[in-house]
Amino acid sequence: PRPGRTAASDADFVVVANRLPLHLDTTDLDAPRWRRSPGGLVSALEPILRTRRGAWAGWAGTVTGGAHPALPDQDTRMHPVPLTEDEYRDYYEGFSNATLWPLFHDAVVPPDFDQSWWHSYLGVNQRFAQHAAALAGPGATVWVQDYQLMLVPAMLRALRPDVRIGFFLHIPFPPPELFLQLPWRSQIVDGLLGADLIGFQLPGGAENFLQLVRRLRRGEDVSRAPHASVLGRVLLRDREVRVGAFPISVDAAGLEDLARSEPVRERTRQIRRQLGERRRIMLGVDRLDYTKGIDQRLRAFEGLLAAGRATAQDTVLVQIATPSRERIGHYRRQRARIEARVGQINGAFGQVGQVPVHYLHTTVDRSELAALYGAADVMLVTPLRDGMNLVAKEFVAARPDLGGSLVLSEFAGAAQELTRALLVNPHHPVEFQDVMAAALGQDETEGRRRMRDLRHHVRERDVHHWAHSFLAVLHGGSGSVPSGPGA
Ligand code: ADQ
Repeated sequence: PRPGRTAASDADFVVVANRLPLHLDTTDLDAPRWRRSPGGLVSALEPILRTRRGAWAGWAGTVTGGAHPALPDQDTRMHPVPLTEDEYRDYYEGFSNATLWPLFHDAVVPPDFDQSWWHSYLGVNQRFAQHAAALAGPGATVWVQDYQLMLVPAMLRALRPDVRIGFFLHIPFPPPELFLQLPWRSQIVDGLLGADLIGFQLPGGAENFLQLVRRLRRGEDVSRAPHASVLGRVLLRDREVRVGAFPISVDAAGLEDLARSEPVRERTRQIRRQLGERRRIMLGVDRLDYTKGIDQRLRAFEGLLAAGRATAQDTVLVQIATPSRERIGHYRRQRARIEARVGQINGAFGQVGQVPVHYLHTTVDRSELAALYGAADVMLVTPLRDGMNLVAKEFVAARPDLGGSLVLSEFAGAAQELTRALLVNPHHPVEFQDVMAAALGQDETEGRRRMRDLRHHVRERDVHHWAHSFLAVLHGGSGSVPSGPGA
């Protein structure tokens, strides 16, 4: 066997993602251990990886040089792609998260364009493509994930013209006038066009991409062929690239089971007791990212308190914020703004033993998350821009009791499906306060009716449906896949 080739290098199905679904558990500092990270993507892909001789290539989360235990050997499906400290800074924090991320999210903060970051992005994408090429067996299917790896499809095709390549973008694809700011715009488009199928969350993203191809690659035949999930085709000299929309979702059945379990229900009751039985609980759960609109949310709540439409005695906002990308300036400043705002609100409207905002800068485990979802009267999902937003769908999946109402930003991809939520424009301070107040005062029967409709949608269109419909189109289908779990 060639160096670096392992038992799985004849894999039939290869997932390529920036991260492996593993993290290093250092609870016992003397004996750190690898553990599976929970998440929708893993739960959707795990059964496919198992049944199809699968492999997953991704970064393990530690830069090379740092000693860490070997991956669990029974996990022959996991293939770490190494990154150096400089690459982590330039490819990941730099090009991926300080150039592409803000640019693709409406430039809510200005993207930075840096030639050395681009070079790092090129090099790391080439490495991922090489790993994928080494893992894939003849005629295998390779599914490349997200904005960190947009050059991989073409690089992989050059190495392995025999494999079938899918690409899925988890974040929004911006309108051409924004995308065209990118100095390396043509290379990125060419990279993506290496795939056989390019999937976006929403039809709008797919349309933006098709328009862009028309502008950047004149002479190519771009046809609109709206048929189920496939919205268009790009005819290249020797092959065709299909472009479609595949809204991602959550493991709805798994979350519902968790929500129904006795320990989670007991924890929900405990949270309600601790926060005050008679208070209405509003909840926010986000990565601490400037796209998530946490600051606007806090300001809207502050407005309600200032106007006397809510008081610390009758209402509490719990905001859980996962630490995220903390070495990037915009993230540090965002955190400082949010924490100052929480301090101001509690200082102005709280009293001893009763503050209006509980802010936790931490990650919570899945059971605690389910218990919090269960305790919330109002779930606030109010990003300024979001590819989909899984929190909104998780909340719905975790409410088999039909309780709670969902306030959802129009600018979250999820709003195109969850139309029975209370939709809000988070940029509009007055409307934001009105919708919050309406959610707090929502009639119970009306709330249950809305939740029933929302749940119907999330259960039918779960993450398994997402993975299966993408793969069905990649393998030549039309994109009309029967909905429902396990479809
Ligand atoms: P994200 O921007 O990370 O994902 P989101 O879809 O909301 O956003 O997913 C976040 C996940 O992290 C959820 O599963 C949530 O439960 C979890 N999470 C958030 N805060 C947490 C906390 N404090 N503790 C524990 N868990 C927490 C990107 C895109 C989204 C798209 C997804 C999937 O930005 O638009 O929906 O990918 O495609």
